[in-house]
Amino acid sequence: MQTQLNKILEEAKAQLEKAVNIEETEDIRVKLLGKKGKLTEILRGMGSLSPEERKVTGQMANKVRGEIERLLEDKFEEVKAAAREAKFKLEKIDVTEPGREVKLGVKHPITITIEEVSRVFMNMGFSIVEGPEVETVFYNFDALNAGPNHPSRDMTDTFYITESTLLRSQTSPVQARTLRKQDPPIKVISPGRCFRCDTPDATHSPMFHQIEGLLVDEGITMADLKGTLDRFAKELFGTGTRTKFRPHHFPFTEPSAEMDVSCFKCGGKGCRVCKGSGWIEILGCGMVHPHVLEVGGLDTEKYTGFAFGMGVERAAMLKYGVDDIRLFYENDMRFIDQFK
Ligand code: 2U9
Repeated sequence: MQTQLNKILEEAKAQLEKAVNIEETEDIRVKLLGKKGKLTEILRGMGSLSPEERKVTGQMANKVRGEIERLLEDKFEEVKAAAREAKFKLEKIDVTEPGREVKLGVKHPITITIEEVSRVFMNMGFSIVEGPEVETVFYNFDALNAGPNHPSRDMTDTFYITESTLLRSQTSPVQARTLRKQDPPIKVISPGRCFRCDTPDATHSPMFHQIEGLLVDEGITMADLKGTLDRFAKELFGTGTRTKFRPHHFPFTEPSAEMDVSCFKCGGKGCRVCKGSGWIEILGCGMVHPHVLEVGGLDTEKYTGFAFGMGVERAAMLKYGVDDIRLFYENDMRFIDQFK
């Protein structure tokens, strides 16, 4: 048994010599001094020895145990210090290291265009109103004088969700809601996302943006419409900009018109942007149809109003010379980064 004890001590020394970390050292401790450890087993087996033998072996076993405990303690100290050292090295802070570059985001060209147009109208006293993108058929069509057989109601043109709800195909329902909610004077613009069943190509997208405007008060005439929109064009494209109004048709306005601006690229001489005509179509407008005011709960003898609408993508494409609408939705930073 004494030889065994010496052997255990020698083995412990050799093993501890080789151990390089806390885990290995702990493993050796358990194998020697744990419940099922070698030394523990020897100490347990001493019961079968004669009293003399037990005394000598006991003393020796305690000495070996003490020796092993001391060796373990030293080793633990050594590997813990090494582990600490390694951790410090890993966590070392280099205060001279340059800061990491933080890349700032940029505004999307559609956002920039909406903000610029909104700013001009806000400076003229218009407020911004928003409404749901999931709309009722009533506000998207009925309230806007688009009769039951109007082509825009077709399933192939509009994203229906149920028979009576849809993804709005224009932002006009926001203003139809405003008419019911607010008393005149009403002076609002409604920028937002719209949806139509269009196959994407260079000029079409099933999701696009509009900004529409509505002004209703006593005594509003076509002269107010022309004056306001002419001022808008001069603010957005420059004071030298001229405007002209061509007759058009919309179900929600009567009379209706489209407004052209003199080409902001060539000043009206004719170029690639205005396709040689010197004019660029920029928005649709008109005097609000009495039916629309009536559904909005207004006295049509007392109140009149004008409205207008423009496609934001079209305006941004003209402004920035973008030739494919799909570029706006691809989130390619090489494209988006150009509009800072
Ligand atoms: C109410 C009453 C009238 C909004 C108007 C237009 C003319 C128009 C289109 C141009 C290109 C939008 O992006 S586009 O397809 N819009 O031409 N929008 S008048 O008239 C309204 C709106 C709400 C209650």
